[in-house]
Amino acid sequence: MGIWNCKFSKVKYARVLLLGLDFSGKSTILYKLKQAKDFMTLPTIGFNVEMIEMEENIHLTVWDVGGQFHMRSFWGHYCENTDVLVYVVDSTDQRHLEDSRREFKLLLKNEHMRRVPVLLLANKQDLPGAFAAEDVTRKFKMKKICGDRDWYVQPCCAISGDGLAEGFCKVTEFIKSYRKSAEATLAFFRQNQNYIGISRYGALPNLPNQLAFSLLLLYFFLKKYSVLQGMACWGREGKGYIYK
Ligand SMILES: Nc1nc2c(ncn2[C@@H]2O[C@H](COP(=O)(O)OP(=O)(O)OP(=O)(O)O)[C@@H](O)[C@H]2O)c(=O)[nH]1
Ligand SMILES: [Mg+2]
Repeated sequence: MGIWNCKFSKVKYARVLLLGLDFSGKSTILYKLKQAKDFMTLPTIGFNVEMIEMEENIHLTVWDVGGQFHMRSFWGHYCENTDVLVYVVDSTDQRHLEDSRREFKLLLKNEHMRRVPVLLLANKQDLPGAFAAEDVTRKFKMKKICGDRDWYVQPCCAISGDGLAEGFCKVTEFIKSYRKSAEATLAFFRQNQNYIGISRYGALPNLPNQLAFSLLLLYFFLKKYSVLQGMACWGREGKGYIYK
């Protein structure tokens, strides 16, 4: 994942992949988030990419890749280093819902998408006959196919922007919780580096290891010249230092 790519800056960058079938509303969502005025979307050939600043110095690089049939075979090329997947569904398009689910399921099988958290946006809630978020959750079998990762389903309307703030709030939550677990792993290794014998200067042995090594050398030296044997006698007989 690519959250930690700026070591000395407080700003953290995360990569968000925005996918879904054509006409589901991905580009409308992207430019609504970007707060672009008077934008008009055309079917995306290739991709759009925008940087969106979220709270607490989290910057998202959002990749919106075209969803037309011939474009879907390229989705796999955009998966590497993805921190969160946002998958958009046209909740009114009953005819293609199964296609959308199939593509989604295939996407989750990509090796780079393992454990990547998912936000599913049930878009176009303003239109009559739109499936509710619960229906989309059930039809997508989310509990089953996303059982190995964090996921959330958010109803939204890209035109008015309703539900987008809540949805992307969840995205930052996912990023923060990933950051916490990454911090915990780092802390674990820092804590245990003394035991695994690696100092922070790389291959140099650390202080406790040097001490243990010196004691071992001393032991062999004393043993070689029978000093220890003599000391043992001294302990046993209680009469001063004698060699046998
Ligand atoms: N009523 C309504 N229309 C929407 C909504 N979101 C998007 N649309 C419309 O749906 C159409 C397709 O939107 P796009 O954002 O271009 O869809 P896309 O997913 O980017 O499509 P591709 O680039 O071809 O993959 C446009 O006419 C949008 O105005 C919504 O929430 N409600
Ligand atoms: Mg588009």
